[in-house]
Amino acid sequence: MAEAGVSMDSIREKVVEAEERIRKAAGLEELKAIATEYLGKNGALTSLLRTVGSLPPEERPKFGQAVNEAKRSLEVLVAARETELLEVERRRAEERERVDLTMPGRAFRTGIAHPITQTEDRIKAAMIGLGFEFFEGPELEEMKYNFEALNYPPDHPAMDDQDTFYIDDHRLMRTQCTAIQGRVFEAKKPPLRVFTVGRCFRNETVDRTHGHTFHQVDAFMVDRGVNMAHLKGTLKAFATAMFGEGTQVRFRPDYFPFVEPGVDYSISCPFCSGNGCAVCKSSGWIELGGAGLIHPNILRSYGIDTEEWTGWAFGLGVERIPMMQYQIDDLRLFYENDYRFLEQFRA
Ligand code: FA5
Repeated sequence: MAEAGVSMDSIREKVVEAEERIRKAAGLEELKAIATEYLGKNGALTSLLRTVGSLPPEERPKFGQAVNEAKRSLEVLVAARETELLEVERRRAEERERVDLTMPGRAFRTGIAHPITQTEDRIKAAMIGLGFEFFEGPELEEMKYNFEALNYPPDHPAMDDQDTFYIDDHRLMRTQCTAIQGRVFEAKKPPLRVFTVGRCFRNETVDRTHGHTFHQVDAFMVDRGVNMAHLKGTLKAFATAMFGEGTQVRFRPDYFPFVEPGVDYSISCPFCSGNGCAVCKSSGWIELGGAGLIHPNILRSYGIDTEEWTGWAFGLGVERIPMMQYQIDDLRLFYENDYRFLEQFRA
């Protein structure tokens, strides 16, 4: 009896101890460890069953039953604590992953198009709006398209090493976007209205207004009865799209091998409407580029009948546009990649 009494006490002791620990278990891992410690194969309660042989035979069933009941009650307690802990865990996860829909969004630092790209985009919109088709040529160009096809006499100074980056005897970095003309004449028949925008390269001394790499826009049109008035009208419409309503265009005679007559053209200063200011150096006009009627030699060399077809062409430096627009006095600023400068062109 005494043996059994002690043993019964030891069951109660273990149960009280286990209950306390189960209730205090702070996490599922700990709970699992406690359960194994008491209820596992070598657990404290299971081990008690092994002492049953030392009891008088009549005590044995009662003792075994008591151990089994104790085990069952602890199992129930473990299961209940497990449910509690899972709930705690779930709430914690919910808190961690909670989405606060009232929180302000995080602003992404987005990039912006380079000011020259922005200008090119405006040029494209303006020219396409005027009914011109965009055409692109290579920057590494064949000499014939850059010079010969454009009616350059063999000894023209622009072909000197001084001005041109030659790649080999036949190829160079294009010095002007007018090089597109020959490629277009080979691919298409008139009537034509074509423009291009792209990079050009000249072996020049770099200064405030000259880069070794810069951009040009070139446009040309070939149709029946085309004359200087069409050229001026198109330039006026283009200048208006780029610089605003009321922009005037002025021609002055100039020479380019590929146009006859050739002109340089200026627009009325958009800052003083032609009255004279610091930007236009009090002249009221700002020179933009060259233009003229396409030389008949060029049209003829591509089999275009000059009795039926005539054409005009114009070209200008792209950098000049934002330089004027924002009164930037040094073209090199566009290519120094200084974020403080570029950031100002965020629309
Ligand atoms: C030409 O390049 C002619 N192809 C333009 C043309 C086209 C005339 C069609 C007639 C018919 P010019 O060398 O002047 O012309 O250059 C035109 C413009 O490109 C200049 O007004 C200037 O704005 C720009 N430009 C020329 N060289 C540079 C340079 N090194 N750096 C920056 N811009 C330049």
